[in-house]
Amino acid sequence: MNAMNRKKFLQLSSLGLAGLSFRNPSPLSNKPIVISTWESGMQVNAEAWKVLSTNGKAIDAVETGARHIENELNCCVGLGGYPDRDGIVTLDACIMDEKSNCGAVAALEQIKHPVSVARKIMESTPHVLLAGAGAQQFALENGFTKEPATLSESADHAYRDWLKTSQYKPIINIENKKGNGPFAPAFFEDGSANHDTMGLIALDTKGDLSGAVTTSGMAFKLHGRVGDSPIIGAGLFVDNEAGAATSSGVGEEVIRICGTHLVVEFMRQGYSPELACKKAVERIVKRDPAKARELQVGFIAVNKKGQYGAYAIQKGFVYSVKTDQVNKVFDSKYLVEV
Ligand code: SD4
Repeated sequence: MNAMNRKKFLQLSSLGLAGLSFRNPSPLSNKPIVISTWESGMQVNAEAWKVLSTNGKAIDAVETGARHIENELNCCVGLGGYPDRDGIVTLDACIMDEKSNCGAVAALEQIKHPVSVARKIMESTPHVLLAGAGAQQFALENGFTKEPATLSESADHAYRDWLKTSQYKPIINIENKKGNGPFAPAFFEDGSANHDTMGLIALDTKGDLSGAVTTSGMAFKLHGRVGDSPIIGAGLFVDNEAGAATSSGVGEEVIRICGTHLVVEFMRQGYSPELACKKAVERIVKRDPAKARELQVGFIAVNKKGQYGAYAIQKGFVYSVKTDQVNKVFDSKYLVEV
């Protein structure tokens, strides 16, 4: 290498662009690991970790984590979540394992653990996705009980507030803000746990990947609207050879690009989890840069080695990581400075 080429190589190296350095930068293995969307992922990770740290399976870990947050009645995942514009809470969830087995429910009403209904669909039917009344019927026939159709206190309050204007305008990162909006607010200072979509992905000690998502979806949505969360390849995708990814934010934008499938395919090509997420975000922004300034989407990803990363359209997306060494919330990098 002559001096000029060498200089150029070093410059590119420092940008992470030289040679094959877009591939996973470190050979380090990180097993087991669980990562989740938002700050509320900390408590979800803690539950999932109980399974992972005792050599349990990733699929059990992600279901356990998702069920934990669905139990929180004062939060916006599960039945405590914000309703649609007709005042009805409708839940979306999915789950996927290391063998590409998957199950999902959409627009499910009055059932406390949509993620477990999704798992039941995965394990005991030839189908992937059940929706609406049929999903509820399936749940009731399989031992789930019908819960009252009442709103949680915080959801009732937010809904009444929303009815004053009935304006539908997604608010960026409302998960991390106090206030009302079509996305449920996240943790409040008083400790109440209000937040939105929970997506989590895990790699177990055996080296198998799995993921789960659970949400009440966008608040004040049209009745019957289904977001990205229960759509395999949009809100969640797992490929045991390449990696796993999940998303949060405006589901329509994620569905349009088959977001998490795209992230996983980028990891298969050798991109690190962070760069894979970034490239998917770029796809959304490129389609309509002006619109992208008005919305938020964040992806998180883990590859087969347990390397992890995230990327969002704009500032404010955070994610939670738990390994033997790490137990913290990270700020996601982002593409658009608003
Ligand atoms: C949806 N992706 O229903 C969900 C909403 C969400 O943080 O993730 N909010 O479109």
